Amino acid sequence: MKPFPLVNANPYAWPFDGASTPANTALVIIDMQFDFVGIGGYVDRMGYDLSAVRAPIGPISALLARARALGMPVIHTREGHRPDLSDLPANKRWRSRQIGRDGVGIGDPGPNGRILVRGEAGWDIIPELAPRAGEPIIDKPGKGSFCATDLELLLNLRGIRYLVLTGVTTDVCVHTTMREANDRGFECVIVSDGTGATDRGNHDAALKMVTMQGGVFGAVASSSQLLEAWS
Ligand code: C5J
Repeated sequence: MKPFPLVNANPYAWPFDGASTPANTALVIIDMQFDFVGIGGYVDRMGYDLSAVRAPIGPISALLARARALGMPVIHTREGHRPDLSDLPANKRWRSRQIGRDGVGIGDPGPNGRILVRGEAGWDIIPELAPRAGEPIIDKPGKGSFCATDLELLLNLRGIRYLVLTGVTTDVCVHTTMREANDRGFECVIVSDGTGATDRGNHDAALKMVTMQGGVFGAVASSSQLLEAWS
């Protein structure tokens, strides 16, 4: 299969070996769940400005449409816990209750069901980016998408070596996933306008970190730079 042209990314033209194709490259959409980007969801209840985490919806939609048209693999993730909370570390739950108006945290009831609990309304992916049949959804209890999931097996079985990372939040789940993937030998690019954080400074810093040391975790590109390569 003919490789895509190189993406005009920072700090290098991505990918390093020019061998990304529609078959071996996955669009990864991380945690675009109501609890992270919806009104009344977890991030909203913590008191953060939702506009920054909702900003990537448009750019991700454009990449998703193009990836689907090209027949590229698309992988969605959801952060969440079992209804009995047996996979929720006590420190994660405790910390999540320290911020916000009402001391409500992960596992506690809210207007959209129990926060970040599997099967609840708030935990699901927003309708704008709803997965289609055949697109795997990785349910993860942690911030990284590789920890306690079958993501690596799935990527290896499909021969996927290149990951285009989008979603929320840039500095937490997207960054953790990028670091995990990079250490496993995957060649990653993070999408600057296809990611969002609860704090603009953290978003910018997270992107800058990627560009250090010649691209310590991979590269950074905008959705339009990727779409140009995928046109
Ligand atoms: C956070 C995430 N920030 N998806 N989760 O708690 O980044």
